[in-house]
Amino acid sequence: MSHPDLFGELPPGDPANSSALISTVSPVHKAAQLRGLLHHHTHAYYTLDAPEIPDAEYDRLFRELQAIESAHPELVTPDSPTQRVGGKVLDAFAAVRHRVPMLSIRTETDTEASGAEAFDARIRKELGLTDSEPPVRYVAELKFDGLAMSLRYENGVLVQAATRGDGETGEEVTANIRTIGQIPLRLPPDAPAVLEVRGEVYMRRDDFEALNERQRQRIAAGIKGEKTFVNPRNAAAGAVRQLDSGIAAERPLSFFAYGLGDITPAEQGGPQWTTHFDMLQQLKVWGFPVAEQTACVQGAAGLVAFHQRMAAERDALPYDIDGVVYKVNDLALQARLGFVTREPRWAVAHKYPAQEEMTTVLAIDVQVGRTGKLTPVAKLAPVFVGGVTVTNATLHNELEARRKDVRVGDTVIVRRAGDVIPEVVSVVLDRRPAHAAQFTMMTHCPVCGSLAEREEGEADHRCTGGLFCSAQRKQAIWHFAHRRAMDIEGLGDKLVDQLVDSGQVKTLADLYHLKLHNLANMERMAEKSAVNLLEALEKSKQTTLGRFLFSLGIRHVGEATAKELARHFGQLEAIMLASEEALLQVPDVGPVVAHSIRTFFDQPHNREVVQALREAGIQWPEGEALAPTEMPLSGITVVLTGTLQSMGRDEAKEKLEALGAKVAGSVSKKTHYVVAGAEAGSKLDKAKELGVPVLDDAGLAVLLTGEKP
Ligand code: D41
Repeated sequence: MSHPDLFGELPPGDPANSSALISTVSPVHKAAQLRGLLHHHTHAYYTLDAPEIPDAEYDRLFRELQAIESAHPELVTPDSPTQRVGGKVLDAFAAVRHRVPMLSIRTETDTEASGAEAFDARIRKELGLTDSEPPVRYVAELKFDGLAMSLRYENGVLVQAATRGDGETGEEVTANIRTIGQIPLRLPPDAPAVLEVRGEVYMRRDDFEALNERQRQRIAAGIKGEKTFVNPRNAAAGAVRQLDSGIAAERPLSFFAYGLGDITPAEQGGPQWTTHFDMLQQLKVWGFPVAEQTACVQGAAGLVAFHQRMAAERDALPYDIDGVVYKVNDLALQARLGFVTREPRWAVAHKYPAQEEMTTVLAIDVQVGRTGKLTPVAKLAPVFVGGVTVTNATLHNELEARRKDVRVGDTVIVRRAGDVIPEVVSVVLDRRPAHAAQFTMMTHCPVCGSLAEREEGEADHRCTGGLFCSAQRKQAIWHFAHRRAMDIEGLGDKLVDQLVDSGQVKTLADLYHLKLHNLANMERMAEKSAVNLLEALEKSKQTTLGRFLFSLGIRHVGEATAKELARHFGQLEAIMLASEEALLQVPDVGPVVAHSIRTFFDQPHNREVVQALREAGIQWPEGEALAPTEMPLSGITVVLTGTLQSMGRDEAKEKLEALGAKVAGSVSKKTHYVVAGAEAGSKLDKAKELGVPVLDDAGLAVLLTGEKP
């Protein structure tokens, strides 16, 4: 791909010939040429997203330049790509007086749609617009959760980066900012002589996770003075304010541009933009990252729609935003509106409800799961976060609870993003009450008192009580009744609790011996519902081997594995008698699953339960042991995401599986297709990232004919 030489100096030429060419010229020329090449490739990589040479080749050119510069330090220029790696250690940051103050932005406190309407109404009033006049045009932007930064370019070269500070005076952090690959060190020749670009320095969530993982390893290795960061914003702030730019260079930062400071005036040859949007477009052309979501919208309705659209997209973004920003698009109107006390009248930040809040830990309970897993759960003082009131947050297991070191009485930061279950992000150690004790897992099950054990190499403690433990029994029954298991409608959680607590149901088979009078005694059980439940129980007796196997709740045997087992063996007896080796022949069954199945059927009481259920009348069409036949979609893995138009996800799953496809829950390199409906989120992003083909409803329809689209 050819690309105009944006960067002055010498043309980049053909990278393949570059070394031969370079070796014949003086160090001054060599350095200049290498800088030109490296700028060219940085632009191709970060701005155009179209690298032209492999990373290793870039590194080679880079080292060549480094070698010349270390032999001839006088050749180092402020825009040299070698200045991106940092190295200088400062005692303090120099103060920078902003030539054009960095204003702040008014925050609309109303987080509802009405907040956007109020802003538009204010603008119209201040501009003296009547209802009959056309809607005002706005630019709607994301509100990145990072740090405001001003980048000063003189004659196309980045000469200074400064934090906002108090808006008048900030701190000079140029060396650290040069480490951000997305920020151009040099601009194309058509850029004005003076240009200050303002924007937000932030850290992507994946970069943040990786950084914290590295920090944890350093802490574990006993390196002093290392810590983990609470959130990407803090990590970004810490990196920007690093006195050692070598450390800053190891902390991956990103940047989005959203405004201007000082600039060569139009009458002195500076740009003649008339709208904010045009200005952003030009910044993009010059190589500054501008968020692709940035949109031109009209009137209050346009603002509200943007606010809603971004609220839905928010969790799928690779970085945190805390709201959106609206700006009057027309620069002449901006000038007319002016500002009050350092806040422009023409812009407003419209926030989303916070996804992180502080609360206190009232207790740490331990819950018993279906397979006996003991899960510590933090009971929280109710807190409104991410749009719901949260009172519980799982701590997963003892190791995790200890890693976060959550203690009763602690003040903690709770996060709830999207539909993800709430979690404790961190403890505010300054607020820990004296004598708060570290959490330890109990030695016995809190429900049945059986010994709690943790197997070698596992994180989870388990109650060893099995179906003797009423907590496990209850969940075994809920699972058995599940829509995708035996599908017993009307057998809800509360009723199962009562049936077990009253001793009427001790084993799964007891369900099928319930009579109207047993049910009539239950709380909130009308006769009609009791009759319906008995009918549902009766109906559930006609099932399939796959469903029956799944409903037994054998550890590691999910719905898909149960179906495979049924398909492979055809008959229950064959499965109950199968050796681990025989089980390993089933697609998807590995040693752990095979062992778990064998262990389950080796327990006499499990065999008794199966026997009792069959005697109660549960049956399925007996099948032949199938030689795994080739079905139209055998070997194809599909992931479903979002809301499909043509059918529900469960229905799509059933149909795909009937054709031999495997329907998986998460996207990986092994996924063949992702079927994405409306409001598809991170799975769709993942598919795009991995280059997995994405199908819509129409594509799904093709797939269901057995064709591979
Ligand atoms: O994304 C942001 N955090 C953001 C911040 C944004 N998209 N636009 C902004 N626009 C301005 C004005 C209207 C003053 C040019 C801002 C900020 N200011 C800002 N951020 C921190 C202080 C000011």
